[in-house]
Amino acid sequence: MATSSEPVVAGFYPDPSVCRVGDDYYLACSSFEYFPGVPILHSRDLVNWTQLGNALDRPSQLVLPPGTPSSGGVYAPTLRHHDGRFWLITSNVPHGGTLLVTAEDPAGRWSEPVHLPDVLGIDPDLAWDDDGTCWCTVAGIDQLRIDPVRGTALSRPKRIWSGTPGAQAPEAPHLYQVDGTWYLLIAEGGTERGHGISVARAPAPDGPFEPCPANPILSHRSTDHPIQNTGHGDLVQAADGSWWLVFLGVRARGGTPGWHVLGRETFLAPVTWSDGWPVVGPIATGPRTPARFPAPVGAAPARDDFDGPDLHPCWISVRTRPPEDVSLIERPGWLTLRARGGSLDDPTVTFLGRRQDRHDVRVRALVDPGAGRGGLAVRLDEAHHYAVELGGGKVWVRARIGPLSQRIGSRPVDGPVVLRVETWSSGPGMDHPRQEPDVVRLGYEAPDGGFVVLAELDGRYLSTEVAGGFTGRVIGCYATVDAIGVDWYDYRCLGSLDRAEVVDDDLVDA
Ligand code: 6LW
Repeated sequence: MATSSEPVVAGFYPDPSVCRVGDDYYLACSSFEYFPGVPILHSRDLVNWTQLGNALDRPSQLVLPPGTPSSGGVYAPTLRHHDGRFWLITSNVPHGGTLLVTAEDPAGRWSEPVHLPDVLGIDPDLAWDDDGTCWCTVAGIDQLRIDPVRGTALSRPKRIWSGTPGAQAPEAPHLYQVDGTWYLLIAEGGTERGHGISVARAPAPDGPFEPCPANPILSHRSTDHPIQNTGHGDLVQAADGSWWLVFLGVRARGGTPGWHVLGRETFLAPVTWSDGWPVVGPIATGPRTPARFPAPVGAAPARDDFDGPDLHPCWISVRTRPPEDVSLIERPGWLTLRARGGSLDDPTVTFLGRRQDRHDVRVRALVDPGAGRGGLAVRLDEAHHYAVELGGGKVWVRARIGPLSQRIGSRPVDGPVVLRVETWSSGPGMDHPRQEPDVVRLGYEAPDGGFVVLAELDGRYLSTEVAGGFTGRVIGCYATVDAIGVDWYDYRCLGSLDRAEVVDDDLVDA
């Protein structure tokens, strides 16, 4: 089984939780304010993952009201297979609390949620002991026994460990029984540069826990490793007996203090055992060439013509996706987006996008504004987004960076137009690509296919270090007035394209 210095699941797929059934591995991640919630992925080798669906894909399971802040919503899940079923527990913050769903097939359909009002705290974990007792452990690190079918508590919460003395935010607990010993894996140090993973062990699921003398067993803090913020992980034993850790990390770039734009991604490292403790091996490093990039997550099609009856599970919306506002039926062969919120600043905006999973991408969409208005956006949250917008016979760029909201450029256009966004982080002229901010170019295609660039903007403003929060960039289409049609959406990695192909275009200064 190979390891890679690239994420195994690229883009905003954080807080991975993994389980194995036979030769198949399944992974679940956080989804925050996006709907549907909790992506579920499948792999045969822990390296190549396909998105099967989303566990919380209907409003009866997940409601994210407009008051749900960006980076609120669905926090870290735990995915386990027990007694012939898949069990997934997570939290909806601040509305809804802890909830649990089950499925026979991880591709769905997942059950209606069981709510657990007595499980207070994020990052709930599930573990069953030999007697069949279910132990639920949450950030803190606190633990109680629960009835996972009824959602009731069978004991009061008890603090079982606080992590390394002095380290902030003991969280992300996962409890395992290995050869008769109970291991408690946690994240600590905060999900930023100080992040790490520590472990403790005990003779019983509720302790007493003895910390590993080598803690943290994983952290890239104070290193110049290209993958930073490593932490929040889950262990899995492969069918061949080897052990592996999935964990989150970020591809940080730039000088002090650095920034990342793709969110927290899922990485993989080998694990060996020494003196009864897990030892995390290095993430292999290698050349960052396009050929080494794994296939796009979930083999999501590079181009979606919106001809099928259903949306691919890679598509996500902001907080909710009512079928009357996001429709493949209203105009067959087109995606129809009907406006709710009046701009991307609005928490109720109608938006359908994909996680940006490479630094250098070209996204194009053929948009028919009809009598409406809408466009193609690179979104981090309500207060941080760049978009090329169309309506009323004009096309323009809008940039929102915190309190600054600026309309840039404006050109007359007729009828449906191909809108285009490109993000460039490397290439000729960028001698030290990791030190450069990426550049976001927004515009539209002239009838001859040439890229008319309306604005070229600094990508750092759409980074987590500027915007804050737990998510990453999502690139998608949106409507702000009436309804718009999207005939197709095309998402490509730019790694193999020649930058010169676009630098000669008609550039209008921002
Ligand atoms: C999550 C916590 C964390 O609940 O960040 O990195 C929080 N770890 O465990 C949000 O993802």
